Amino acid sequence: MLRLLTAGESHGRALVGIIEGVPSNLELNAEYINHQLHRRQQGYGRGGRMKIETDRVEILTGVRHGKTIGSPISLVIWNRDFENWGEKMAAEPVKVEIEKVLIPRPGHADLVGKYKYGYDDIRNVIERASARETAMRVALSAVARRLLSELGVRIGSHVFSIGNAGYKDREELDSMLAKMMKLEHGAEEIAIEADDSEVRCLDKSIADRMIQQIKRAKKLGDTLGGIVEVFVTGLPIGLGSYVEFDRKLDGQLAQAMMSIHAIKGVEIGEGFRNATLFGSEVHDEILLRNKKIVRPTNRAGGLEGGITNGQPLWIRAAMKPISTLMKPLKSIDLSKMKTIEARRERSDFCAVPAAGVVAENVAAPVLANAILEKFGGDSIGELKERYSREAFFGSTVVKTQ
Ligand code: EPS
Repeated sequence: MLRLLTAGESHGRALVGIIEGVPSNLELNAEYINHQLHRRQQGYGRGGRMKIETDRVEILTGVRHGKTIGSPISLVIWNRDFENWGEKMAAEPVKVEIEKVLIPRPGHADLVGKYKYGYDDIRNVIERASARETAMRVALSAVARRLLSELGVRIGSHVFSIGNAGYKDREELDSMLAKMMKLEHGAEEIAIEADDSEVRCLDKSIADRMIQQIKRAKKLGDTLGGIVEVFVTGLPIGLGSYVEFDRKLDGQLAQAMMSIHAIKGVEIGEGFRNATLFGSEVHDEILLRNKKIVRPTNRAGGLEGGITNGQPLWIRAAMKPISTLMKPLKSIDLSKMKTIEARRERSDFCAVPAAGVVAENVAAPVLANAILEKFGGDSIGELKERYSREAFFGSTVVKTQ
């Protein structure tokens, strides 16, 4: 089973990570991981930091001559910005006076983090609570994604909405997504197409409206959230289980999504909309066509009873607007206990496009784990052999209406 651990402060020397449990003989190189890191850095609405960093990973252990050897894989991403932070982020005590951060931003971990860990400087919270952590999480998760791709599992995402600019017509979107998922790269086709858009939106006119919204937020010194959708194709029937709560795949995926910074809502399929409808309008009928069981719709989002049902997996995640505002909300200066505007800190205005890339990738270790649990294998050859013998697939329909 895979285990992942990340470490690193946003402006510290580096982000580091370990992934353990990856079968041996899996082809893996830094370039594959760097592609995902590059995708994470894109998107209209990012702040100044992304101009400083060109996130690239160095593989320190666990890979030899382009193949995994079954031992823990450790990675490092050097923070270029560390150069500008030197003494402020030094591990050793420093002689110079470092200005402390004492004004918490509403919506951020600042205030609770300070009290929980007993800091005299909110900087310690900012550093680790930063969404920069997702750079290493994406890097580690990309290893699991590489494993999945060997088995024909493909992952993609697109931005459904930013602020109040987004899709109104679900049916039209669904038929477009269905077509894309039947192409060569399965769900990854969606990611390839979305990556061409600055906001990772598949519809040009909606994308333009999203950009207008972000421009407006920027002008107002404000920020915006939105909704991303992740799809996975090529998954076999039977991953996850209903027999115990912590083995339900929807629960595990929701945890992975919710652990992404600023993600505050997760749905499998259109979970929240389905809650407003009759059962007869929601559940996917079980039909026979040419003696084969088929599902005419995929409102369940590819999971029933916490188990994959052979339909594309469909996850929606809602991101709240980033909590660092250039036109700040009220807060308190904790050194004087006086009301004051919250601190401005360089940040993004909208990171929804990046969140989609993060969501795609963090789904990978959850799915790879479920596959390893069911099929097992110490080498990729062993896993593939068992998988080709035992994996059972369903029909691929994505229509929700
Ligand atoms: C991020 C790096 C950070 C932020 C952002 C994500 O860089 P800096 O703090 O130096 O500008 O831009 O972090 C947040 C949005 C946050 O809430 O902390 C990155 O690499 O993605």
